[in-house]
Order: sequence, then structure tokens, then C-alpha cells
Amino acid sequence: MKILVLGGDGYLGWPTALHLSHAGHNVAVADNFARRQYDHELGVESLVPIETLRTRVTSWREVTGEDIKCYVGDLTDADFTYHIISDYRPEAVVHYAEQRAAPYSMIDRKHAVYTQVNNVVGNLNLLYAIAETDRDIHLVKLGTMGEYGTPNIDIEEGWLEVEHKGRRDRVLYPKRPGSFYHLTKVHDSHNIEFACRIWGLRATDLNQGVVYGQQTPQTAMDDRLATRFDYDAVFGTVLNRFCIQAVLGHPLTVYGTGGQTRGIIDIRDTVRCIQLACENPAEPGDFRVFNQITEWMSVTDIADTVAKCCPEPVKIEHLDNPRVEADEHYYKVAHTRLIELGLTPHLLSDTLIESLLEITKRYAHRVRAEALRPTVNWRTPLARAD
Ligand code: NAD
Ligand code: USQ
Repeated sequence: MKILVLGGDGYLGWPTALHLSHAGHNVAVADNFARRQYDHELGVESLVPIETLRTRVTSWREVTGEDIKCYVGDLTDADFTYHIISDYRPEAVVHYAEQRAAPYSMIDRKHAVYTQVNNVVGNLNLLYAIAETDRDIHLVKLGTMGEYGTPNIDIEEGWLEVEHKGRRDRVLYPKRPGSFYHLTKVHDSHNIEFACRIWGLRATDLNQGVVYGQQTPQTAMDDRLATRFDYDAVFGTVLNRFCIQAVLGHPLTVYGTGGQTRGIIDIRDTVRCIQLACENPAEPGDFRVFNQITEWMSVTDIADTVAKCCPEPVKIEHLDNPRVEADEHYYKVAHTRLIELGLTPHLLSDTLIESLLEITKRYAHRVRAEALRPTVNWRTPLARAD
């Protein structure tokens, strides 16, 4: 099928494009390279060097003979968004193209406003472009487990059956997100559900947990196909950061007690989930939600697992939590729908961590150690600089 991957130059978008292309789909990618700009702004780089999008696509053609079409532009530019939908005419659109770091959205007012405008307006332009071009296009949208927060009841897949004063209804699961970034995903979900209801669009919202890992079978075919690997305290995610800290001999930075528990998923399962969602589309009018995780772990358990796999001694440091989040709480998540569609999870294993430690050793000289320490504090936004 024809699949358009928005955010196709990013950590997950690029391996997803390769995975779908390898599986026999016709793939196009779109990106505005905002992610590369955030690196310039923050003075950091992906630990693993990444090629330009042009070189990536040319390399993929050289290695496999397959073509991936590229569109360069910004989803908040409605003309661009309408153009890519009407020019490529996809059967499915995978939407990854958002600012995705919670700490980045919490730096100050400017970054919060940027994140909300970029994510919410880009998604809204996309909904209109699909509705006005072809309502049959299936939207596969990346949401996040953080939309739910950490409620004291089981987390269901998007919807909740409630009984109130003797009457029953099915409602969107209540949301209690923990950053202005996570809030954008809540706003997106509501906008998408509304578009399905009024225009009959078909959509799958994938509430994904924290992703770990750096390689898929396709990115490993050639160094020029590598995806990014972030270690800094703004964009680096917890397990990836802990592996990098372990190799550098830096203490693992556990925020607070480390009792906070998160759903996690291997990058190889992420790309497979997207394939399953695309190949098994939602019905017209259906707003379908899948919880895209394979297991959950506390931050302390993640730190202990990484420390156990590292041959050198590893120190764990408990920092005052720069975020406002419960660090001891109930957590139980339903996540059966992707498994029912055929996902066979890769659970976190020693082998995976050992391979991440190997990748890190190869590029350890590229790390800027000061970028490992958290600088963004939820309670005290930076004073206005503009
Ligand atoms: P990423 O930042 O590496 O990739 C996002 C890509 O989208 C970047 O290449 C960026 O340049 C592009 N982009 C951003 N705004 C754009 C715009 N307005 N127009 C065009 N392109 C734009 O992020 P990622 O880690 O690959 O995450 C992809 C998606 O998955 C995000 O929506 C994120 O919220 C979601 N997600 C990620 C994780 C994770 O752990 N990485 C977990 C859950 C959900
Ligand atoms: N944490 C630490 N130490 C660190 C880094 C993080 O203890 O050095 C803790 C945080 O306090 C948090 C947890 O680890 O409790 C996860 O933090 P993270 O930075 O790995 O992930 P998060 O900010 O939640 O965001 C990431 C992605 C985001 C995605 C989200 C999925 O950047 O795009 O939406 O994971 S979820 O967490 O399920 O919402």
C-alpha cells in the first residue's frame, strides 16, 4: 500500500519508513528538519552520527533498490500539508511529526507555545487535508502513554465504560498528562476523535510508551542508514540515557525515588506496530486507540537492569526530581490490541542492553558530558528572555 510517513527524518520515522519499504509498501516521507534545529539550539548532537535525508534515501536505494519519495516542509503550513496529501495520495498516513520532548516544552513560555502550536496546528491541518482530499485515508497517529498520567485505576485502551448514577456510557479515558508536550497529544486525540465523529475519518491513535534501542534490521544494513540516538537531558529518553551514562562512568541520573513507572517498548516493536496498524485499518468513523507498550518498569528497575549488564561498576545517583510527577504510584495498563493483530514483543533483555552499550562505546568520544545533567525544571520556568 502507499504510506506517507510524516516526521520521516526522526528517531522513529526513519526506521519506520525503512521497515515499511522493506515489507513491500510504497513509502514517502515528509519532514521540516525541526529536530536537527533543536540540536543546534541546545548545542548537542545525536550520539550516533546521522546522514542527511537525501543521503539516507540514496543509500537505501543503493542497498535495496527501493525508492522512498521525500517531501520537505512544515505541517503548520497548510498549503504544504494539503500538497503532500493530494500529490502522494496515500492510503495511510503515519503521523510522527511533532515536537516530542517533555523537557523542551517546559523550558519557558516560548518553548511551550511553540510545542503546542507546532503539534496541535500541524495535526489539525492534516485532519482538514485528509477530510477535503480523501476521507478513506487511514490516519495512524502517534500519541503517548503520558496522556493518561498515573491514575489510581487500571489504564484501558483509550476508552472507558462508566456507570454513573445508574446510567452507563463509553467515554474517552480521563487524561492527566505531565507536561505541556504531553498535553498536545491529549488535544490531538480530542481533535482526531471529533474529526472521526463529524467527517467519518478513520484513525488509529497509538499511545506509545518510552522507546528504547537504536537499531532495526534495516538501519543496521549500512552505517549511512543509522537513526539518531539522543543522550542529552532534554531529548534523551530514560533507558537510552542510562546505557550511555553507564558506558561513560557517569552515575545513572534517577529522578526522585525512581518509583515512577512507565510503559516501554523496543524500537523494533515500534516499527512493527506501525505496520500492523496500517495493514489493519480502522473502520470509517472509528477512532481506535491502542496502547503501544510491551511491558512496564519503574525507573529504579531500569537503572538496576542497566547496571547489572554493564561489566564496569555503575553508580546510581538520586537527583531531586526536576519534574512534577508521582514517584510512587499504582500502574496497570491494558495492551492487548496490537498483540491480537500479530505483534510478538521483544521484551527488554540483557542482549539488547549489551548491544546498546557496544554502540555507545563506539561513539562515546562524541558525548558532551554537561548535557547529561537535567537543566529544565517544571516548577521554575526560565524568565522571559525575548
Ligand atoms: P523525533 O523528534 O526524532 O522525530 C519527529 C520528526 O518530526 C523530526 O524529524 C522533526 O523534524 C519532524 N517534525 C516536527 N515538527 C514538524 C512539523 N511541524 N512539520 C514537519 N516535520 C516536523 O521524535 P521521535 O522520537 O521519532 O518521535 C516520533 C513521534 O512518536 C512523536 O510524535 C512522539 O511524540 C511520539 N513518541 C515518541 C516516543 C519516544 O520515546 N521517542 C514515545 C512515545 C511517542
Ligand atoms: N527519568 C529519570 N532520569 C533521567 C531521565 C528520565 O529518572 O535521566 C524519568 C523521568 O522523570 C520520567 C521517566 O524517566 O519519569 C521517563 O522520562 P523520559 O525522558 O524517558 O520520557 P518522557 O519525558 O516521558 O518522554 C518520552 C518521549 C516522548 C513520549 C514519552 C512516552 O520523549 O516523546 O511521548 O516518552 S510516555 O512516557 O509514555 O508518555
